[in-house]
Amino acid sequence: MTDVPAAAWWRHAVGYEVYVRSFADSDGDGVGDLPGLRDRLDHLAWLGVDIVWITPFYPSPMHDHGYDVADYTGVHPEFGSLDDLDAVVARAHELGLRVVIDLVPNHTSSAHPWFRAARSSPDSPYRDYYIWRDGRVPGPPEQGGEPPNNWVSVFGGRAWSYDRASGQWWLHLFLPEQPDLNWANPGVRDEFDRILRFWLERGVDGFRIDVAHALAKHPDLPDIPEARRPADPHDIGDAVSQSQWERYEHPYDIDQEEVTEIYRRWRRVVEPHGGLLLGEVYLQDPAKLARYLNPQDGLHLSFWFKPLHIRWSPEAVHQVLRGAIDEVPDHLAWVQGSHDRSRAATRFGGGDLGRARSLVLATLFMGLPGVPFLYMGEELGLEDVEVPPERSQDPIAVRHAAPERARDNCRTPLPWAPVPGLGFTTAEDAWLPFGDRAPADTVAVQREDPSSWLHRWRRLIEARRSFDLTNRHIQWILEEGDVVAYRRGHTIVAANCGDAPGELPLPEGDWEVGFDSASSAAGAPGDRKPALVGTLRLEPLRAVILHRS
Ligand code: TEU
Repeated sequence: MTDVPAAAWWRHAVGYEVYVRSFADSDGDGVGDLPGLRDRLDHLAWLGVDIVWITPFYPSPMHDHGYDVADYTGVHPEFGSLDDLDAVVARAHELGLRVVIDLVPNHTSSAHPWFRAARSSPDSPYRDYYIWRDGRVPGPPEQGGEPPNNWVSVFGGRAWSYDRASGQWWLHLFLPEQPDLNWANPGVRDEFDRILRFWLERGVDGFRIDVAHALAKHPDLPDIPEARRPADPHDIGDAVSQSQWERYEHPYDIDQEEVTEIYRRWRRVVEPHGGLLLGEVYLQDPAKLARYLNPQDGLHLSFWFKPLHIRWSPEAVHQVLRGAIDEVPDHLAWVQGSHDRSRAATRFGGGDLGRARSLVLATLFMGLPGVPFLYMGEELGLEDVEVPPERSQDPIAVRHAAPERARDNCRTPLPWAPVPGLGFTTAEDAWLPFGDRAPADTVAVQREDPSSWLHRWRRLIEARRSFDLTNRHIQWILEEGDVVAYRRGHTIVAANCGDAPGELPLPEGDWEVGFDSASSAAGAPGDRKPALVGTLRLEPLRAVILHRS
């Protein structure tokens, strides 16, 4: 794979995911919105990130909190207006931030005019925008009718719903209210070219592409086989990995050869605008990811999700980084959290243990080729909020009675200040409960304290600027043990991922500490740091970035 053009603006960036419903509420309705985001962008600039990815803000019946889009070129009134979106982009650009918006091309909402037309008649020109088939056994399910094949929804249950009027079934890899688009139809392709241009012309800097691996399906829609995967010793083994979806192999419903044609086409659309294509390619095998990331005509970047699925151990950390970087250097967006998974600090053990592990992993991400992303609140060391079942909002929990898979716990309002409403809203309550956030969890309190998690993360992000990121070669220093360490040019990144003191043999030369996760204060600018030679002792869960002095 050839190099990324040096001019690519995102190459040295750090990204930040804003789950818009829970970031900042400007109008007191308990739901985050675009003006709320605009007013807090200066905080993100202070933190030092470069890219702000905003989750869907489009008109939507909100069956899946905006991932069911009813109009791809509008803004849901709950979040504001198109003018408010323009204002977000304008303010972001003033601050030197780039805006990446969430595009949901695998499915629309069932309330989208295309689907309404498609459902209204098999003769509608929009019928073929979606995937309709006769049942294997004709008739409605309650009379013994059977869907066209055995595919299952990611959220649970079958991937087909029956349409009484036509006697056919429509395909949905998610909710019935999220019918899958038929990307084999040229009309669908044209529509999305227009949608991409609409936003690029408004000034957005790129797209995070929802379920980017699923757009193309096998034309014959064959049954999928049950899984025969060997157990992964590092897998966390939670409710997600035991879901119905994971009990199958997916050779026909996702990750089809044809999907890359779509991105080849999109590259031509975004290129004149310098737009970024960042795929949510949810495949756990890095070799499969590589196919989407051809530097000439593929996605520019894809998230690498494996770190969200590991049970913490030094070996798992080492493997999850190294396995991916060997296959797809330069094109990974490194994440440890998202609005779909339990928060990193919680998954990694909770409390200060979980927080320290999360910062350790972020430090290891920071020097690797590609783009590290934070999920909002990671920088505060936030843990999940336990959302009681009666307050659940996630359709996975509400409809499929799978509270253990609910994604609500990581989606609660961001704690800005130790006041009622957390500085998130002036309302008494929010769409999800605030949880029992401590004053020390809040932005306001952490910003005042140089030893806080927030300041450590900020210093870490700043440290990335001192890397020579043009040198792409990663040399792993230690192959096993608790200390995970690599060298990139004149920089070393090392972290003790275990729970006993460890040692890092330093290559020849004088090294100085550029970032130390354990240091509770910023050095004054211009401070001379002592040179290190020989061996560096690393206490458990301490991560450092060293520069050759
Ligand atoms: O999530 C995608 C998603 O759920 C799958 O990629 C899944 O995790 C994977 O196939 C498991 O193996 C995105 C959004 O992030 C999520 O919030 C939406 O609910 C979903 O798409 C549907 O749009």
